[in-house]
Amino acid sequence: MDYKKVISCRCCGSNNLVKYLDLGEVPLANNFNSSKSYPIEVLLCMDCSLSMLSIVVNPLILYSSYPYHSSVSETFKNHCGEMAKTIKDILGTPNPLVCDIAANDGCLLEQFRKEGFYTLGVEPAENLANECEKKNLGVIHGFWDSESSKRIAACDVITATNVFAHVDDIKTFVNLAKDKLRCFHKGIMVIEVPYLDNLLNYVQFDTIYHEHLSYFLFKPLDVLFKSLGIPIFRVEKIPIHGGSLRIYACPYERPIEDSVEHLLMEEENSNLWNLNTYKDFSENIEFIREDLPFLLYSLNEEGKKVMGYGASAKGISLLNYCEIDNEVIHSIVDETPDKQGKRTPGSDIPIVPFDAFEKEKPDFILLLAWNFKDELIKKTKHLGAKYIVPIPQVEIL
Ligand code: DWN
Repeated sequence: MDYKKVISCRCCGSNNLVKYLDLGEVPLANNFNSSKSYPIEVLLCMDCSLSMLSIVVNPLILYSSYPYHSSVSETFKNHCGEMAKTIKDILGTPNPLVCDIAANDGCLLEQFRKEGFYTLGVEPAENLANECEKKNLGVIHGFWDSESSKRIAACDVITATNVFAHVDDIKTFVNLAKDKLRCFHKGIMVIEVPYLDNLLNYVQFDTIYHEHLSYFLFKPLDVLFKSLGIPIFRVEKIPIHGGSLRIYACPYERPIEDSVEHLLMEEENSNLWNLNTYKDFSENIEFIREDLPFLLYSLNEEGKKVMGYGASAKGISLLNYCEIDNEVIHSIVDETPDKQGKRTPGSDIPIVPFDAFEKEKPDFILLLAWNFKDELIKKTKHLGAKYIVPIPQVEIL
C-alpha cells in the first residue's frame, strides 16, 4: 500500500478531526521518477490544534533516495552555525556528543564539529548518508527507529531540524531520543519545525505537501512533550524557511523559561486554536491560485521569457496547485546536482544548472524558493531580470 489514512491526532490521540483544506491530488514533490498523484487534505485536531494531512505516504517511497541537499544554501549554513553556537552555550559541557536525526548532507553536523562537538548522523537516504560518510561526520544509514537508536551511545544533544513534521509516529520518535539523552549532563533535544502561524499569515500553502504530515503550532508540541515526560523548557521563533519554531526539551530538571507560557498565550490571543482562522486561510489561497497563472499567461502572450529559480519541493507543489507548466515557464534553475537534468513532477519543466541563466537571459525569474529570496536575488542581480515573488501575494520586484 502506498499510503494509509489518518484516523486520530498523532499528538494527543483525539478522534475529533475536522477537514479545513482540500488541494486536490498532486504528485510527490521530490519524486522525479513518477508523476503519480495523491490527495492533499488538511485536518485540524479540535482538541490540541495540530494540523495534519489526511494520509501518510509510505516513507520508503519518499525517502529511500532524496535529492534535497541542505548545504546548497548559504543562508541555511549560517543558520546551522548559529544553532551550533547557541546549543554549545546551553550545554556548557566540554566536547559534547551530538546526534542529528535526518542529517541530510551533514550541513548542521559540520557546524557542530567546528564548535568542538563529536558528531553522529542518522540518515535514511543512501545518497545523503554517503555524503556524511565522505565528510567523516559519523553516520548510521537508516530511519530513526529502535534499530538505529540501539546503535548510538548516550548523547548530550539530539537535534532534528525539518524532520519532525515528516514523521508519523512522533511519540516513538521522541521516546527513543529521550532514552538516549545523558542524565549526568542533563542532555537536551532540540527540534526545528516550520511554524503554522507563519504558514497561515503569509499564505505559505505551497509548504503543504505529502512529506509534511504535521503543521505545528506550539500548543500541540507542548502537549506532546509534557505527556512524554520531556517538557519543553524554551521555545524560540526563528526566521528560517519562512518562519519556524525551535524547541528545547529535557527529561531532567531544568527550569521552564517564560518563553513557553508567553507563546501559548500569544497563540490563544491570536485565535490560532479556533477553526474559523483556518477557514479564512483557505480563502486567501484562492487569490494566489488565480493571480499567478494569470500573470504568467499574460507575460507569455507578451513574448516574455520566464524562468524559475529553486526547484524546491514547495515550488513544485505551487506549480501543481496553480496548474502551471512548461507552456509558461521555460526552465527552472537549481544548483543541486541531483535535481539537474530532471523534469518537475506534474508540471514537466526542465531543471537546469545555474549557467542556463546566462544563456537564456530571462526577462522574469519566478522565485520558487521564496524563503531564500535575498540569497537568490543577490546571485542573479547582474542578469537585470525582474523577479516574481509568489508568496504571500503575487508581486513583481
Ligand atoms: O522540510 C523540508 C525542507 C526544509 O526542505 C523538506 N520537506 C524538503 C525541502 O523543502 P524545499 O525543497 O521546499 O526547500 P528549500 O530549501 O526551500 O529548497 C530550495 C531549493 O532551491 C533547493 O532545491 C536548492 C535550490 N537553491 C539553489 O539552487 N540555489 C537554493 C538556494 C538558496 C540557492 O542559492
